[in-house]
Amino acid sequence: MSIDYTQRIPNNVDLASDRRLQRALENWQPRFLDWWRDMGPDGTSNFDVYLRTAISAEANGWANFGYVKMPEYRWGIFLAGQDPNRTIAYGDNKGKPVWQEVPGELRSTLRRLIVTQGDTEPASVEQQRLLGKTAPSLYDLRNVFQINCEEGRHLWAMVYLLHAYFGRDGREEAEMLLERHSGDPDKPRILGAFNEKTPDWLSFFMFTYFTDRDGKYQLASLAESGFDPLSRSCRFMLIEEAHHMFVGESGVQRIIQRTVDLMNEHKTDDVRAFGAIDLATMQKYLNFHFSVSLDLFGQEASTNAANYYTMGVKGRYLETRIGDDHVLTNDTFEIDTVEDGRIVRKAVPALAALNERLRNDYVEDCAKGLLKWNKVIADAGIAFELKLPHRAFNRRIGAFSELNVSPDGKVMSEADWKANVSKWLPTDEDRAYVISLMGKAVIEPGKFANWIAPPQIGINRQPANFEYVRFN
Ligand code: BYC
Repeated sequence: MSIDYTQRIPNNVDLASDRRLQRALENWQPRFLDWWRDMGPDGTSNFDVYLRTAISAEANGWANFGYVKMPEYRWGIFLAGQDPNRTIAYGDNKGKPVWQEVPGELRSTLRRLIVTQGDTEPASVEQQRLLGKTAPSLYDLRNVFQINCEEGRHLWAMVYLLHAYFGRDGREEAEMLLERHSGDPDKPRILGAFNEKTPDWLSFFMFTYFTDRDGKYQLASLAESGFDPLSRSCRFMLIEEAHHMFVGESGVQRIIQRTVDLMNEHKTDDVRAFGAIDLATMQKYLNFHFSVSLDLFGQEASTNAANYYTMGVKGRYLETRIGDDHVLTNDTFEIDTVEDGRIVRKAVPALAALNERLRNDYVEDCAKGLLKWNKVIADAGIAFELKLPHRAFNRRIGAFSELNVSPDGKVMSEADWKANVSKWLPTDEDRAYVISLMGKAVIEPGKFANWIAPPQIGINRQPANFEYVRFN
């Protein structure tokens, strides 16, 4: 379906034919803009930013780049194309047509999942609110703004579902999505990682690498939902998510590049003396962001996850490509868990292990970026390897939260943990050092802060000195 781009809310859901829904969303829009002004990127309303705007769900709907003032960004509602023959691929409803409306008995479950997903989107914008002040280049400044706008669009995607399919409850939930705030002691965001701070660009790149990747896996599971509008929303969101993870992966890689260049130039590991981030500190940030993101997958053994699957509301990663019965009632799955204070491997019913299975897929994917990062280090002739910590390290959710576990998987006493944790997680001093590098934003086109290498290629193939942001 083509989109009337002159509408207030660009969409491919034929909003114009549903006056009640259109009015509800038009009522919510000013409150969203108030939230963007108060909680979104600070002091940026007059900037012209070279942004990509989604203008259709077709393949070429992506190539639409141009200068936009962010409050005027067209936060649209786009669903991926509908497959009229799509059936539910798993669980008790396997083989039945997908639902175009919310089945009554699944209403609260679906609403809860949509709210949890929706809550993360504005949360991340709040977390990144001040990053623009210390951007290492115009290229990076544009990227954080692009991500913020797209997270805003992902919020719109969930709010559309709440308004269109969940009546008054949905409208109330949509209001609440703007009232909870990241790190707010009274009304925090729902999931732990979204209440952490993102005070510096190393944290931002680690967040977009590790935490946005949780987004990829959760969205992919929800894309398998029997509730077709949710599935189609998530399919479209996944395309945007890919750019966010690229920003994280390439951002970390560029910091490493700069660090190893300085190590070789000055024949030292101590690049702090030269205003860069040493590899040991990068490992600590990696440990933190990986472990906090692992928590986002929930408990290793979860009846919630089993119920979502059996009911057909949330599937596995790439469900239809898995070669089993897609019902799983007779299957088992091996997970690591805790017994008598030790980490043990145990077979549990496959349905209960779905969170852990998704976490496995995620961990495997995370490891790929580390191969690239380590190649930069190896190519520089430096004997150092970044590693993913053990999955039981530094956990707050699930069985491992009761243990103290080192990055290489050793269970230890509380006293030993306390004596060693400063080697494994960023200390206050590490954080203060990284923050101290975040000087005033570098806004001269083609220039970069000292602690990061330039990217290999510009956005939309623009030259290195392209003016990605105009300040007016
Ligand atoms: N923090 O049975 P369990 C993204 C609660 S990121 C706090 O394991 P379940 C993005 C849980 O609610 C992707 N509480 O739960 C990235 C439950 O509470 P009740 C976001 C937690 O339901 C970057 C209890 O513990 N999307 O898109 O299987 C930038 C028992 O746990 C946490 C989604 O998450 C936690 N981490 O699993 C922007 C998808 N974990 O029932 C965006 C939607 C668990 O006892 N959400 N609990 O009151 C879900 O699928 C599920 O809610 C979860 C939790 C996988 C998160």
